[in-house]
Amino acid sequence: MYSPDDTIVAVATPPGRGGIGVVRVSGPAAAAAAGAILRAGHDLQPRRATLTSVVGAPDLERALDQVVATYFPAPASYTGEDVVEISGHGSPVLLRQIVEAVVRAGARLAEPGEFTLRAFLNGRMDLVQAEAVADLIEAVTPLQARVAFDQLEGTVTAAIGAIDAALFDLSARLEASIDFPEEGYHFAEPAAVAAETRSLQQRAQALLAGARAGRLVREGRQVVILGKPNVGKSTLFNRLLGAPRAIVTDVPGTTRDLLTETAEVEGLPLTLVDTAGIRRTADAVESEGVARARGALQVAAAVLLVLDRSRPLDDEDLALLHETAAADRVIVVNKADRPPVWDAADLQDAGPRVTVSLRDEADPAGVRRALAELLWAGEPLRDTPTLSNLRHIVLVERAAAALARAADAADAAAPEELLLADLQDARAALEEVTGKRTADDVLQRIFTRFCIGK
Ligand SMILES: Nc1nc2c(ncn2[C@@H]2O[C@H](COP(=O)(O)OP(=O)(O)OP(=O)(O)O)[C@@H](O)[C@H]2O)c(=O)[nH]1
Ligand SMILES: [Mg+2]
Repeated sequence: MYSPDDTIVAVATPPGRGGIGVVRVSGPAAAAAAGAILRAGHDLQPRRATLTSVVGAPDLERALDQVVATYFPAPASYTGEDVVEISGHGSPVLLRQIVEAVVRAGARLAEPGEFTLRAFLNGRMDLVQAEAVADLIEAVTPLQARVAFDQLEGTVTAAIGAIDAALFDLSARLEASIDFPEEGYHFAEPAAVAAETRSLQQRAQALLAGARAGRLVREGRQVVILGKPNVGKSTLFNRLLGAPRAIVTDVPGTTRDLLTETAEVEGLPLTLVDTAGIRRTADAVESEGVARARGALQVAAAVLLVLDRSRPLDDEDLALLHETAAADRVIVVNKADRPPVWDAADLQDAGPRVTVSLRDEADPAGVRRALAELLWAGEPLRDTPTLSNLRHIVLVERAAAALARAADAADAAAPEELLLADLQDARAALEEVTGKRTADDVLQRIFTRFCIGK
């Protein structure tokens, strides 16, 4: 991985122009570098915003810009090192010049995620929190941001740390029993050990209880819109997006290809897929579209099946109802503004359905709600802590399984060595979540996901 001893520099604000742009410098030479390029560089007061100007090559006499500089001495900074933040005007040209000036003063360009990596290495945050920084920055819905911020605040860290600490304590007592056998079970009474292990397993299990909802919020889901030609699929797609993205006409077979867009539905980032109307057709282009629509069904988490209530249900509708019966689906009974020729009750036990006129309803709230309910599947987002990252979930599952084995072993009054091995397994998994024991390649994968300057 990158060398942690250099002083690094990067633009911390997004590329492009803006009111301000921030250059972040971190490392042992941060203050010296600031001293070299800021007129007030040597007089920066800790944690005080100082209005000054910045100079750069080739003319060290001439100021590049007026800036506000703030010095955060180690360890009370984002990275835990000496940090100087220089806020200039948000011009890419100017910010590049400032970065170059800092590089000439002894720093090197930061790699993606390197500031946060240092924060992690210096113990300013654990791995869960570092990953939450990336999630928070990437959040596209308020709910995603909330879950990420809770993790950044340390809710998951605390829950996992508490289980790990209890495991440490229990393991120490078991080890003492092994080392001092003449004391018998003085340090660890078998029944008490079994009960304690069981309770720790339950705590790990409780953490996992909200994980499905957490993942749904973090990752979103793909939802495919299916139906016969002309039933209003593209209209539904546009309504859910709030924008006329897909072509809508009264010609059956308008949509030929898959159209994919991301929409926020009840706080969830959903990838909506509009498809070609499914029917038997001799047209080569259209039949490819139909094949793709069927393919989309295979990978989607949920289906919106659109039916037209103003026309009789025919074999093709029934075939689609049958084909999607096993999928998580909401049936959208459309064109309610027209005289009905069948009744939604005819569908009997076909699952959740919403009757709607997509022509008249600009925002089909009923469809949104039914879809969200289907995806949450009765497991609303609980209060914190919520696991949302698959890496964490898999590891906590491993810990819970090891604890279950340990509890069974304790119930069977198995030797301490056996029990200890399972407890160690559980601890290793939990400590991999928080980064106490995480392989370098895993760290690399996590931090290279970040953008430069974070
Ligand atoms: N009266 C009425 N017409 C609607 C409604 N929803 C959609 N339409 C009309 O139905 C026609 C077909 O709508 P689309 O959204 O293009 O249907 P589609 O399912 O995407 O059709 P294909 O792409 O051809 O498979 C258009 O003329 C829409 O304006 C509705 O609720 N009521
Ligand atoms: Mg269409």
